[in-house]
Amino acid sequence: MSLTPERHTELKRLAIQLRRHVVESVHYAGAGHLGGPMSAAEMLVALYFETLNIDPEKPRDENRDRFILSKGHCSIGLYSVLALRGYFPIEELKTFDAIDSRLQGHPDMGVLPGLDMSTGSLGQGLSPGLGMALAAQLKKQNFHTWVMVGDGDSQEGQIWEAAFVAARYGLDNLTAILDWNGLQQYGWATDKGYDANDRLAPQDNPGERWRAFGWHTIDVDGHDFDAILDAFAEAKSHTGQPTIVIAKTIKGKNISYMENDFAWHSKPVTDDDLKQAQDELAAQEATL
Ligand SMILES: Cc1ncc(C[n+]2csc(CCOP(=O)(O)OP(=O)(O)O)c2C)c(N)n1
Ligand SMILES: [Mg+2]
Repeated sequence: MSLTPERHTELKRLAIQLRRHVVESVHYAGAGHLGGPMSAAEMLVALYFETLNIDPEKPRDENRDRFILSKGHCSIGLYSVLALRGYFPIEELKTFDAIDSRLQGHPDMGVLPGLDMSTGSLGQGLSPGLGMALAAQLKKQNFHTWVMVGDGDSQEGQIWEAAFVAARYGLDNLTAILDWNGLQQYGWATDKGYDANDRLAPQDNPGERWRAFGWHTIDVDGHDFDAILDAFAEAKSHTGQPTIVIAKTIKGKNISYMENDFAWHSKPVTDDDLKQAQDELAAQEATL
């Protein structure tokens, strides 16, 4: 996939804007998840601005591509990219997590057009994705279904039930994306100073496991737009099997004090935190 230099810069700018909306919305709400949306930022931009066949004016179009955020706690990342793509006004991000908002802490498809599934209880996103892809196969529809899973999310057995069935039906219209940031809510034993009784991260080689379940796998740097877009194109064109893009990422990416620190999985953002994040993002934008 060759992006023009201008388009490449534009996508990078969108990822910076997404990160800014995440940190500002969580600051405003006084609660929310940060590390996971930051690790997924480039992939969300690559999906919503380059890959998905969607029209914000027709969020329920039967032939649209579907996207499910199985790691639903990262909702503010998804809301930010939906707002940037024009599904609803950017201003609405200020209502994030408020009691009567359409932007609930975890995505609620019943109130927000543009969401293809309600998620938040980990492990449940791949199963509806499998159902959508299977329905498309049976009805001979052409849309593609994408599901983003987390590495913590993938500790749930239901992910593997869905993985098995998707391969059984040869669902090449289904792509999973693993946001492999190496951390979940409380980290794992290999993280800074955290002693989890020597429990090791369960996914030291996720590709091996997905291949054993019958999936095509693609390894990628989850912050590199060219690599991500190449991987997404390969995932769409691969036939006979579902594909998983295994994206190595950094939790909290591009906010220095959040990077690789599980404490920033979910945490209120103070005024000082906000200022530092905004300054860092502005400096990144100035180098584009
Ligand atoms: C069934 C279930 N158990 C526990 C939680 C609480 N929880 C929310 S996020 C999270 C960790 C998720 O880690 P991961 O999937 O790696 O997400 P990321 O690192 O991308 O934020 C946990 C345990 C939950 N939402 N659902
Ligand atoms: Mg994780």
